[in-house]
Amino acid sequence: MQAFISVFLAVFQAIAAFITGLFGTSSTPITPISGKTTASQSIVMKIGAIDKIRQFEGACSDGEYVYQIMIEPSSSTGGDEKAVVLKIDPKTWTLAENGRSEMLTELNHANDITYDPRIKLLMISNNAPNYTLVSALYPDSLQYKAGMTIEHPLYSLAYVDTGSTSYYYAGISGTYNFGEYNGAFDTIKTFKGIDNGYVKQSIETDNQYLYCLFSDSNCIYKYDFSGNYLGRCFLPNPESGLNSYEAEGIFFHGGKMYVSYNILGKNNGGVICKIDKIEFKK
Ligand SMILES: [Ca+2]
Repeated sequence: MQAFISVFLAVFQAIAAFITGLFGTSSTPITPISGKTTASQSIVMKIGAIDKIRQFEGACSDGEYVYQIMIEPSSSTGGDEKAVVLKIDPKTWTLAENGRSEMLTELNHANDITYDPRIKLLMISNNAPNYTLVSALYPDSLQYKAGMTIEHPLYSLAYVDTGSTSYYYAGISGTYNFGEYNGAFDTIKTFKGIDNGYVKQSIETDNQYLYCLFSDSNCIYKYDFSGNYLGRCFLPNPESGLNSYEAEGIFFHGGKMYVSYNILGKNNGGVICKIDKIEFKK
């Protein structure tokens, strides 16, 4: 019996390896540096579920306020996802006055958000199912303005001001690659990112480097604007004793990096953390 099970397992593994090879997902995930994370962080705000709106997505800052997306996932709605954008005063880490948008089906999964100071709008990558759609929202009223269809399917979006003609960097869906775009979302160039096997979430820039956030495992990969990989850092859990946080949003505010996490589980909600220390290692 033992021998039979061993043979069965070997055959099964061989078939699994063959199938994995066929579909090109055979990249070996990089093992997290267990117990040797090089970041430390502290929770600045915890937000509970708002009825069925319970899942954290991307976040950004306009320099004064912080914007956090939460969605009612399709598992709750049984159909279209709905998003709300929360406007948060980071001086007190409380919701700003009228700091919650209405339920917006126009934003779909609303995976990532950035603020464009040229046009004074929040820009959101819709993600599933309208991957090529970028939506604009007024930061004051949190009302939907318009959507625009662009060349690439995106899952993440960051505004950048390097003094050149490029204004956005984005993660291209279905790949680990990135695109650079001008203000009208015409493609300037694309570059190849590392396929680390993790779940792609968000992108942010401090106008010097690109920071790409992943979950499962929660980590950040750093690149320069030429696409050179500069190192990675795994993130510790925001609270000890729990292992159920999903990194979702990354942004800079007041010169500090922040990461927001979805709390996995039935009631969800999430936390926003200030990164106190971070070190990127290759
Ligand atoms: Ca997400």
